[in-house]
Amino acid sequence: METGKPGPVQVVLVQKDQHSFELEEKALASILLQDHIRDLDVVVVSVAGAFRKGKSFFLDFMLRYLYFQKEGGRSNWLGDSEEPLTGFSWRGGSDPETTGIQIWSEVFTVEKPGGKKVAVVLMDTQGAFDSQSTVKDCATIFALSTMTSSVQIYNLSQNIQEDDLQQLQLFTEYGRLAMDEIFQKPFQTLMFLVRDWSFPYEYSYGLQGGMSFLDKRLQVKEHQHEEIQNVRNHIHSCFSNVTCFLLPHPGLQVATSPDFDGKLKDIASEFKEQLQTLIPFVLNPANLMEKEINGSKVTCRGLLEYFKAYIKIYQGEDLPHPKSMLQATAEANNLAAAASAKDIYYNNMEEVCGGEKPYLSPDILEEKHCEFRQLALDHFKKTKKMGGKDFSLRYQQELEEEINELYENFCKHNGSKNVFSTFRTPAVLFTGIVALYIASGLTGFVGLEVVAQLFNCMVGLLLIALLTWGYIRYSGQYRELGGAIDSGAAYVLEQATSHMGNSTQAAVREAVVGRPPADKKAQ
Ligand SMILES: Nc1nc2c(ncn2[C@@H]2O[C@H](COP(=O)(O)OP(=O)(O)OP(=O)(O)O)[C@@H](O)[C@H]2O)c(=O)[nH]1
Ligand SMILES: [Mg+2]
Repeated sequence: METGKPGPVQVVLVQKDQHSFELEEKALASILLQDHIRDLDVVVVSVAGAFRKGKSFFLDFMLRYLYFQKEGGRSNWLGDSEEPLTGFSWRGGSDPETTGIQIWSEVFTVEKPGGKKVAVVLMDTQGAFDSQSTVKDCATIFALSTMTSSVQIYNLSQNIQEDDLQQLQLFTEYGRLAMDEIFQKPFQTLMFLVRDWSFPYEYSYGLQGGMSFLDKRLQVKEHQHEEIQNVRNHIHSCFSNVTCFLLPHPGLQVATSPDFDGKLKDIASEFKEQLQTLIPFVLNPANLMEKEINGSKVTCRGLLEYFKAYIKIYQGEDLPHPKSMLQATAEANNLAAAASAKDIYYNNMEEVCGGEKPYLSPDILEEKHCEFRQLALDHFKKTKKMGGKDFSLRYQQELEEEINELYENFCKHNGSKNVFSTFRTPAVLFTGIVALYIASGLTGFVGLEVVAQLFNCMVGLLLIALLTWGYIRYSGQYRELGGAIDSGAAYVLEQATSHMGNSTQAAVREAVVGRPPADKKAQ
């Protein structure tokens, strides 16, 4: 590439089907690590915005200007009227052209007014809101280009609409989220470039008209709705310098002709006139701000490292996923409805068997659970929610699971209030001790000394277990050991009661001979 003709280089590759991003590290390194520029502070001029709005076309005029400056000479940088426009790939038609992020392979060196040399990189980006990209894909491209550029040109068509500002807010917030430790405004220059401006009688073409138009659009007034104020404050808090330029329509030939190849003769003179103000203004060495991150200037070599770090963040799963407005709203609706339904269930159950309430029979508890669960589900179902039935079914299932979990906790809590369950372990241990003691006495009496000794040992062990259990309950220490003693006692009790239950059943069966066994529970 260093030897061949300069051209656009893909630096961020997008797999549209898989919605994944990859950094073409080698290609980026071969541009940014060229000997003559790698240690120069870098200025990155990027153009971003919706697809099919003439972004690449505009960048190609910037290229013309930079090559003209580099070569010196000709009187008019706009060039020959018969010369087709080349550079970043642009074309007519309704389908998207640019994908991912591309930068021009040639990095220009420009001398700033103080004599300092800076490296100028031009960046073209994939148009947002095409039919294959999700909100997250568009936000990622926009955020990456904003984070790595020092001049972000937000390319808009005809006007600055509120939804343009909202998208900008969402995308820049997505960028800000990925940058840790931001002490100042995270981004530098933002230029609203309004294409096909049709109201020059209200605000004249160019920078001056643009600035007064922008002032009006970004004004924050006290009586405005909070949502409208927030968008404006957010933009001001993200960029240290915000400008606006109103560009006229380039003429029907440019907009509608399939044979138009960028020749100046086919472009409206108004448009060309304004280009001659706009491009020298954007690329004026005095206006070219070096890329700064956290207050320190970034060199070309540094930019490569930032690219690597930022792409990793967007490839990871740490960041929240920006969603479409409807999806985000529908999720919020459903979550809120589920939360208030859960509250209904919880508060009602608390009334019945909460902290201070006495022990309740498990049957009644289950009955109440079913009643309040239905109440909560009915509340969830009748709350108006966006997103449709199928969408809310997922949240309803989650709600049901959460209610079941709550019920389990209520059951445990209720069970712990049962006096018998509190004394179950010591009662079992004590019964065991008494039984073993009697057994030891009896076996000793009939002369089975060894067996009697064995029973005595077991009595000793159970006594130790009882004392340990008492100490654990009193001190709250060694709770695992306490739990083990409890479950041991529970096991013994369960075995004993099931044996007792079986033998009772057998006795009943024997008593009622001839009749089929009754279908009764053991207890
Ligand atoms: N109406 C209008 N059309 C323009 C303007 N500038 C360029 N075009 C036309 O818009 C079409 C798209 O130009 P591109 O530069 O490829 O647009 P893009 O925004 O880069 O498109 P993607 O790469 O797909 O996002 C071409 O037919 C251009 O001739 C303009 O200012 N106004
Ligand atoms: Mg393009």
